[in-house]
Amino acid sequence: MNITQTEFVQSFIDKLTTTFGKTVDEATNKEAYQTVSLLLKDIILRKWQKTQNQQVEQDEKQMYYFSMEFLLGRLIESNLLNAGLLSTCEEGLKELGFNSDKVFIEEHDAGLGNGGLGRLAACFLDSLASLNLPGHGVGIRYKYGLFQQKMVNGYQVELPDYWLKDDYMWETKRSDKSVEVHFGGEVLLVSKDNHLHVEHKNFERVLAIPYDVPIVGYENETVNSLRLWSAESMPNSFHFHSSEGHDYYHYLDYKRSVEQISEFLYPDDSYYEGRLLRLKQQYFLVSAGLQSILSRFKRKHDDFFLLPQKVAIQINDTHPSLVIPELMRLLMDEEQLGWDDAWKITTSTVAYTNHTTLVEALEKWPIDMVQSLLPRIYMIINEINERFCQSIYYDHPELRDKIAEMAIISYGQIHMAHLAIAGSFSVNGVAKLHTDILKNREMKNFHTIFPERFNNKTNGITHRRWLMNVNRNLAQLLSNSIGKNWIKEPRELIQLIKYTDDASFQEEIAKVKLKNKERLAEFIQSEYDIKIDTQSIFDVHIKRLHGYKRQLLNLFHILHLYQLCRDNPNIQMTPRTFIFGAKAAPGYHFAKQVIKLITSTSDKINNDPVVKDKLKVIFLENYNVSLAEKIIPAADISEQISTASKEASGTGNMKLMMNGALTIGTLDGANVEIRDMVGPNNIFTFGLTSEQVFEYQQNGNYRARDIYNSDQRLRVVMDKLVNQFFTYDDVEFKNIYYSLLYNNDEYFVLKDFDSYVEAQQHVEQTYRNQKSWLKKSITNIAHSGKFSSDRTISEYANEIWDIHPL
Ligand code: 26V
Repeated sequence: MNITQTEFVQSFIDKLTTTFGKTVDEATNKEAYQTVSLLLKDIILRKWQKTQNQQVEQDEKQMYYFSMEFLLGRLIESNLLNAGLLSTCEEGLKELGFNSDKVFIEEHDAGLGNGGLGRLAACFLDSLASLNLPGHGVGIRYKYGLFQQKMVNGYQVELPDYWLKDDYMWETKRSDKSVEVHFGGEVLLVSKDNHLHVEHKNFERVLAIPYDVPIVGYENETVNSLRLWSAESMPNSFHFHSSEGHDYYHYLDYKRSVEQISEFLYPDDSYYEGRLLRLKQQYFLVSAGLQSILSRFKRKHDDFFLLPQKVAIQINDTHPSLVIPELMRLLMDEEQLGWDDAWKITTSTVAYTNHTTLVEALEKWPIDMVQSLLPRIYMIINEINERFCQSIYYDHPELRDKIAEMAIISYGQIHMAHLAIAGSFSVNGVAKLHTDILKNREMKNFHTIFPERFNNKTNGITHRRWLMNVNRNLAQLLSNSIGKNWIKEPRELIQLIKYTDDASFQEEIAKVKLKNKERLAEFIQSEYDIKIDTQSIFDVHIKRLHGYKRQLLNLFHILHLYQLCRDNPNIQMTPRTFIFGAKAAPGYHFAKQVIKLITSTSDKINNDPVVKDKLKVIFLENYNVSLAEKIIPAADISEQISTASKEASGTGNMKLMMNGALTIGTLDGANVEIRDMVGPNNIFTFGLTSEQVFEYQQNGNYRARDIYNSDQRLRVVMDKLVNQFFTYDDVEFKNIYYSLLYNNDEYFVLKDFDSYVEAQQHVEQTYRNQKSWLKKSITNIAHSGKFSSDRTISEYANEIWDIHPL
């Protein structure tokens, strides 16, 4: 978009007047933000309409990404960048007397996701639009996003995230595209002119209203859509009979229960709980999304066999896996197709991505719940199950004794992953190792039946947000050195390899990093009143708090260093600043205790004069996308230390690498591919391999206590949890201590401690040699192009969806 700064300033002044009736001097930062986004929206809406018209006219295949989570963060900067207006707008705001940083932070993060899975969906949307691909998001417009974390005396407290308080500037309500979703009631099979008809009666009616968010491609003409559905009651569908007012109260009950459906995002990450409201949310998303896709399809076609040529549906984990029976229902009950035809169409349209192998995260819904909430859907799932089990029995006699294990319905529960595999034409993992684990272990029997369905799509991140937007100085330096090609072709970053030994380039890289560290240090100083040393190693551990992510292992290393300093106050040690950001699921007690242990450690260490020049521990409150954007550019070390086999991919690892941080990590998830790219000398790996973890689990021969007994350093560190080092009573952290020694340390923290400490020593030695450090840092940036989500999305587009640039 070519508008000059002068034009921008003039339009800004006009818009401010016509919207707020204010002059520039009177306008607040919030009004300035709203004015900028209104201006930008005018521009985007024009392109949006054009893209939609073209997509309808050309009738090319469209992809719909169904996800219960889209963790967008703020859109103002990425929309400006993609629209080609970022610097014009920033300069313009300056000319008008505003500080653009202060203006942009007026946008509330759209926190409609928990972590990696939701942020991945957001990165994918950015790449789809930037590659001119016809791909759209389908999700829920939660009134409350992921809770806000408030720290009170070192404990996490959850507050509601009412992100819609000031109106969301980017959404457009499309009441004309509303559809109805039905819950409960009874299903009757009635015979009418020799056909069996399905009659659904006495159901509850819910209105689904879409709110569309434009997804702007980078410097191109494409604007795709993210359609977020909101649930509303239907006053007209409610019959008011009595004059005594009972009906009115019934109506209010109904209204309240309907509006709950899109009220809030479930805050559990990787932990399944069979909550009725969550099931309602899932069906609501799936049914509304599918109905609008089919009504669009029907405007051009009446042959449903064409559906797989015109539509691909990708489901983000099993959460939207009810698309399978729902599409069957729509094709059979509404469009009168027979089972076999409907099944052929469905299983050629739907594709499934798996994001975890943790047993506790696998969705299994109780039969009773599905049967009463979704009676027709249950009948269909039952039929799918019958046919699926029969086909194993007849076509795979070698698996007959595995049928109970593989069934979609067994022991009173519906196994959503089994349904998703049976009903999709593609099943993919999110990193090489993860896909291998699916094929050879977790879904081995399914892989035997459907080997052609399984494939890998290693995750990626959008380099536009995670490099160009968050680290402007680095992006500028890269362009100055190798030209701007890398922006459209991130693999071109490899050109940097020729500068790894270039002293002046190294110096420039060091300057950029220092500047970013200073910015983060200022933030920490102003928000927490803690002074940190920008010469220290910024060691960053940011992600959801979970046992398998092993924040505890990091803490044990910190406490070990602390002990070394206490034992020898003159010890030579490169100063370190340990930075944590993490939310725990509200009901996950162990995770909350680990957060308290981090904050207690922080209090102890930061206030101890003996170690104050060497160690600092910072826990940053309310970790979210916007905070990640502040931390990542300043990181020296990226902690990716999950128990091998447990982290499906990780994407924070990619963001940090792209910003020049070096990884300390296990051979887990995408860390393996990062090592393959940069080579073993440019990453600090340690710990058990996934094979070793599986072996211990199989043989049951791991003894955490033996390690505790034989490693004096560990004993000293762990005993601090129970010997009044932190508190006068010793109950606070007893649970953690017991989980390690009495419950035998499920995540192998003790087992990996020794090799982790060793790897951390290696980190420190390397950091002392700045030349060698910078060389590694540049090498990491140079190889990070592979982890752009543009690469990931091209693979999905070519190998799964068969969609093409407009
Ligand atoms: C699971 C559940 C269970 C039901 C209740 C709510 C809920 C919410 C989220 C999840 C998702 C668990 C899976 C997940 O987030 N996986 C992460 O996906 C990332 C993107 O592929 C990947 O990088 C991470 O390694 C993986 O843990």
